[in-house]
Amino acid sequence: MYIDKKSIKRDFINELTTMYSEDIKGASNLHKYFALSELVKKYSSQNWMRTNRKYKNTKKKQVYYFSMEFLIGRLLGNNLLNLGIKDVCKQALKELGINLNELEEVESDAGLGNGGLGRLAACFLDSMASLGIPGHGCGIRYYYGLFEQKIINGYQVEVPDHWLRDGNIWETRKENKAVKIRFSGNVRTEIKNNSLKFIHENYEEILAVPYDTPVIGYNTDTVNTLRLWNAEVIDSDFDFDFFSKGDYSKAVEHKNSIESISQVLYPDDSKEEGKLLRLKQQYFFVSAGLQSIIRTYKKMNIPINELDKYIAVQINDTHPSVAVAELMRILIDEEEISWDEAFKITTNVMSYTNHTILSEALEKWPIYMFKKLLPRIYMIIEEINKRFCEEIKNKYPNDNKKLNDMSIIFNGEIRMAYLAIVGSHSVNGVAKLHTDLLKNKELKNFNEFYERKFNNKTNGITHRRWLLKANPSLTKILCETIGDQWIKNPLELEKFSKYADDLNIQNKVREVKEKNKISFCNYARRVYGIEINPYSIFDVQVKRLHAYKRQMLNVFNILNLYYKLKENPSLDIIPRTFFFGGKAAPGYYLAKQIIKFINTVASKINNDKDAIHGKLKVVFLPNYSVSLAEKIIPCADVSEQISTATKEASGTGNMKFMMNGAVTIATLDGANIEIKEAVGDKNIVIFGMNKEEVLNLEKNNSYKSNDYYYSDPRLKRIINSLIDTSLNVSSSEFKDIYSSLLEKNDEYFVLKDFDSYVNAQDNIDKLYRDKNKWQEMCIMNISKSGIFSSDNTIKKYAKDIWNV
Ligand code: 26Q
Repeated sequence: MYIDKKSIKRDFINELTTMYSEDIKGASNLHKYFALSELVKKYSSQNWMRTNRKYKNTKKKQVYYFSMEFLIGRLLGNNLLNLGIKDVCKQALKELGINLNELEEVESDAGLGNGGLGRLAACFLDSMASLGIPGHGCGIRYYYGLFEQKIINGYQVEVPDHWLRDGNIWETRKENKAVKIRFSGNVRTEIKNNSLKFIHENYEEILAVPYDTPVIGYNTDTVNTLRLWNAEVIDSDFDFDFFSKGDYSKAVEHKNSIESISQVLYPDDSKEEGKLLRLKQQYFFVSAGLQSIIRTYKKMNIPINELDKYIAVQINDTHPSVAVAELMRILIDEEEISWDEAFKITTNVMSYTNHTILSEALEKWPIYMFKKLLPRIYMIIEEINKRFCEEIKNKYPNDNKKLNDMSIIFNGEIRMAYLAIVGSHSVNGVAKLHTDLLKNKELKNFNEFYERKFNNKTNGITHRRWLLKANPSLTKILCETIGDQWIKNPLELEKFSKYADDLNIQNKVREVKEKNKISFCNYARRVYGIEINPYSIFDVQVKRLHAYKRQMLNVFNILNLYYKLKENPSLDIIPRTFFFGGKAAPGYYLAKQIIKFINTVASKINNDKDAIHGKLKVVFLPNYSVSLAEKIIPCADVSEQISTATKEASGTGNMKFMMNGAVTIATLDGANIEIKEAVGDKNIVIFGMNKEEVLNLEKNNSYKSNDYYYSDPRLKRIINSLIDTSLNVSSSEFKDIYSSLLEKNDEYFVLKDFDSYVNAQDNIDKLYRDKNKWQEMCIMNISKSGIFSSDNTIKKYAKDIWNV
């Protein structure tokens, strides 16, 4: 949109007056932030309305992205950028004596996600809006997002994330669009007009109220919707039912138990034993989302048997996979469509993305729990399974193993991934290697059964947030050098590769990184009270804490360097600062010990002034979040992507670093492989076992971690330091880490890949010494990052899966 500076100033002052009866002098930054955000909302409100109207009138097919998680981060800066008014707004505010950055910093992150999967959903929303694709998010409005992480005495301490405390300016409550959700009760059958009807009775009914947030596309009039559902008591229940019986506290208890459904995001990003509340959350938002979609289409007089021409639903991992059965329920019980037709519509509508191969992460629900909470849905799943099993028996007569291996219901549990596969027309993995493993290993049976369902969609990231917003200085250089067409078409970043050996451009890219590093050092001094050398190599590993992501491997290399420096203080290495950041699931003890270990190593090294000579520093950044990611990623020289091959489905942090000109040190895992293909072997540092080697070791059980401990004195010393108090903590502090490596045989092959990793790190040190070569690598990484824009990914979903 176009708006001039003068109008912004006027509108902003008006807003401040209307909202708070305050002038610029008197208003707090929080109020200024709200006033500006309100203004941004107003500027986009016409387009939001028009987009909705257009979608309705043209009856264009709509995509609904169903996800338990949307890791949005902050919106003000992003919305200003996408509206194309960030610069003018910055100027206008400056003239009013206000610093836009300071206002942006007041906003709390919408941290409604754990990590990669939630952030991917947010990047996809941005891309769909920016490409003008009618695509909307459907999820839960958690009252508490992912916990805030504090580090106290080196330990992670979880604090509730009260992100709504000051109010959320971006959302609009739509109480008139609320729907009712039914839990528990029983199902009775009845013959009506010669057909069998299912009547759900004695259920508990709760209210789902939507809160809508505009998703503003970049440089377009499209404004899509993120609809998040809030669980509430149906008013009449609260007022009359319990209350009138004179039991006030029971009434309040009842209300609380219902509201608890949208109270908190589960802070686990892999597995957890089947928790009833989580199942309630899943059915709650899925049912609400589907009901509201169907209501819309019925109002538009679209024949229900043509639903699949008008909508597509993407299921983000198994979490919303109950959608398959819920849509069947609506079509059969409410719309009175035959089973066969309903199933055809359902599979045409649904598609499923798998984000993990770790088998313990594939969701399963115990039948007894599921049946009690969702009796009718369970019946439908049973029927889907019965028919599916018939098909298996037809295709593989007398193959009981096949039947058991593929059955949706097995051994007292419902396998949600299998339900999602059977009920969808598309199943995709999130990187080539990952899809390969799904097709040929983890879901091999299903791939053979459904020849064409499986496909790959390598993840992506929105270059608008992760380059334009996070790194305006680099953006400027790119625009000065290759024009600004790459912003609309990120593949054109490729043009920048022409300048890889241009000394002038190399210098500019180096200066930008240096500038970013210096401002991060200032931030670190201000916020954490720590000193960081901006001229050291910034080596960054930020991601969730997990054994398979191997933060331990990183720390082991650091300790190795440290011991080498102790022995030889004049050892010639480029000063390096190792950054870590990431949260551990509160119940994942090993991951929490690793955090304590990193902090223990940090304090040992950082306090050892004499031997280190400023060559080594370790920093754990607390509370890694989207907004912190935007600060640290543009400063990174080295991107750590060191998971055990085959374990990281894709990774998306790897793409963000690359786009900001970091060099990746990586295993051949997830999308690292595709990054390597894009930048070429010269511009990435690869180490460690590949997929075949890992799979072989796993298969023939031949790995013995103890052999490495005994044969490599470096490892012996490092591992001993876990239990010998040389790091100044008690000998039992890290006993779980110790035992995971030696007694439990090092499931993720940290010891096995250690030597190769140390050499790779040594190689990084050498490469960095050749300033020009290093910059060339950085430029190549930036220029090849366009294929990892989520715009590309979304175009493929749109064409291959959604048909929009
Ligand atoms: C499941 C059951 C119970 C409790 C929690 C969960 C749960 C919650 C979140 C399971 C998994 C998640 C999140 C997984 C995730 O973020 N996966 C990542 O997805 C990214 C986007 O595709 C990939 O890039 C990463 O490789 C993958 O780890």
